[in-house]
Amino acid sequence: MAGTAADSQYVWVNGKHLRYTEANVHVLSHSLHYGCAVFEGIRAYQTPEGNAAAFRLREHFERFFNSLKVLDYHTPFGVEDLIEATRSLIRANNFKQCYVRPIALIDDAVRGLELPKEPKASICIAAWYWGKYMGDEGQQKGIRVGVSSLRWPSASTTMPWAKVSGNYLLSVLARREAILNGYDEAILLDPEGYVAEGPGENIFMVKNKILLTPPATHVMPGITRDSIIRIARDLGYSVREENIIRNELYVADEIFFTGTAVEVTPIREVDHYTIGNGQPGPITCALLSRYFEAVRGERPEYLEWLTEV
Ligand code: PPE
Repeated sequence: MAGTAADSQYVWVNGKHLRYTEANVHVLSHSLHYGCAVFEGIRAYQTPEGNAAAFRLREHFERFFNSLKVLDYHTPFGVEDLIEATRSLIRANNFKQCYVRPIALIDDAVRGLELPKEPKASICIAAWYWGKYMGDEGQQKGIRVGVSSLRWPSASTTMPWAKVSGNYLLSVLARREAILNGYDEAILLDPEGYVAEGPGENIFMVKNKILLTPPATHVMPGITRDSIIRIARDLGYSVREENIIRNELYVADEIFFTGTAVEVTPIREVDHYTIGNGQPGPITCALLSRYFEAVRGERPEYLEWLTEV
């Protein structure tokens, strides 16, 4: 069972390992009321030596600190401390592979919208076993997605690079709408009608062997997105960051999502249009298998991305 004391013994809170059931938030948490919790999502995988290794841990915590900066949250901990904290937490929980969820919350004594000067953030890190985000079959055979009736906001409306909980109301609603409409996941367009991203995933398409992905201006600069761009170029493919329209998706050769949780997941249908021949395409499959080799420490050229636990 995911996310219970049964699969997660300890949560790291401000330097201490608390028991899962003791890691609680007060009902008056400002971060809870106004959607101002800052978070990250990281995965660790088992290496051929049998140890756990976290994928691009430093980059995730660098993004975490950039998200904290947007709210001016202050913490005595730095990137190095949180890297060590994550390693110790995974060890304490005895995970060989897991999902890691750092989250920053501020003091419950703060009432009303106004943030105090330099709010002191509590840093918590939880970990649990999380299987395939879109199910085993979804990753193997591809998923069916629908373009959402909701719009991804423009860069003037939100802080698109900040992983702040309030940004995720839209994601939760878009996912819900997609599921109710019989799809596995949503794709959101921006106010101009260009493809933005999934509720929790970046998107790529392939046309004539060239990879296209929306520029990370008003979308999340995903760490998996960055990894896939590097892997694709290493495999000799050209990647262009440019605007994509809905029509382009319908006639794409291949489409896939990237993200820590979703990893690389092929998309076989958009709005009931079959993509390619309805099977994961050859470039998607090549990137997917190279990505898994990289995260599991099976390729020397990407070992720099791993932090052994
Ligand atoms: N876009 C959004 C909106 C997003 O939330 C994520 C991560 C990404 C792109 C991909 O970013 P990266 O993980 O750095 O490649 N979404 C996280 C939360 C998913 C959830 O259901 O919770 C994740 O994948 O961990």
